[in-house]
Amino acid sequence: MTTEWFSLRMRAVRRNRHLSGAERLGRAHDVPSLTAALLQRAMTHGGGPPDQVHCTVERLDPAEICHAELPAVTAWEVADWPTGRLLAGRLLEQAGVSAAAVSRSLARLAAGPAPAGGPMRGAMIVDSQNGRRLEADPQRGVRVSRMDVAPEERPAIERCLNKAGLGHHRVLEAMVLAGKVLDAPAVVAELCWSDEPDYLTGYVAAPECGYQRITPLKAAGDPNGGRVFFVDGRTWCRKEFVAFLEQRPLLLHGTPEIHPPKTWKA
Ligand code: WAQ
Ligand code: MG
Repeated sequence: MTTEWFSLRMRAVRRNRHLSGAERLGRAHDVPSLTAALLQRAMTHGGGPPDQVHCTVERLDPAEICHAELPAVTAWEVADWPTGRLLAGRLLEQAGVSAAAVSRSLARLAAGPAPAGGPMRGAMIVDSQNGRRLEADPQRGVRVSRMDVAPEERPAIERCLNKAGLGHHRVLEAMVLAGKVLDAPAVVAELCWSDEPDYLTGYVAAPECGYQRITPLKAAGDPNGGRVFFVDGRTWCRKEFVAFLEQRPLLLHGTPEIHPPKTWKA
């Protein structure tokens, strides 16, 4: 059997704005079907139809592939999105992000983090102490790619998430992305909520506490969202950080630990 590995990336654009994107890793014989699934997603996006869809397939050096565990999952239910953001702030502070960096970052995501407002293609990078933005291009941000679950483990992982009521494709995709981010050098925590107006769950992830989903983290109909990668500015190096997130292939393993859901009141 061939063991050639490929990275697949899709991004769709409408009216010069980022519409949707996705990234997968697969073996040679799976590339056509994986590509078809990515194109299907681009063509049926709720905000579409797209003006352009870019699909990139690149062969990987198998010696470069790294491995990590999927993060453990905790799901928090809160009464409303302001409470959700309060909880997100608490979790971020527990992970080592300063109160000032938390409030500046929540405000940026809420306003739409791109320079002209609206969503970015990638994530903001923020100094966990002073809250300053560190990404070289604030329109694009840093785009994490070249990561996926190990294909032979995918059926068991999907069964496990389905059983816990977490079968929506966004959940596993976000866990995979967070799993790679938590493995990056100098990372302190991640904050995310979708730019999809009707997807209200977001999360905080950190090395110590894993993937903490919060429902809701935004109001229904709100088109703003994005991601923030908080880093330790004393040890952070842009070149190393961006190369890891954008270039280094990473496979995630293990059926994730899923803790019982929790409720939280301010
Ligand atoms: N790398 C960096 N940033 C990204 C990437 C990526 N590969 N993909 C998306 N983003 C950024 C970008 O700014 C988007 O606007 C933003 O994140 C949101 O992306 O129920 O669906 O794909 O547990 O809308 C989280 C909760 C869902 C899942 C997140 O994000 C759950 C989601 P979306
Ligand atoms: Mg999206």
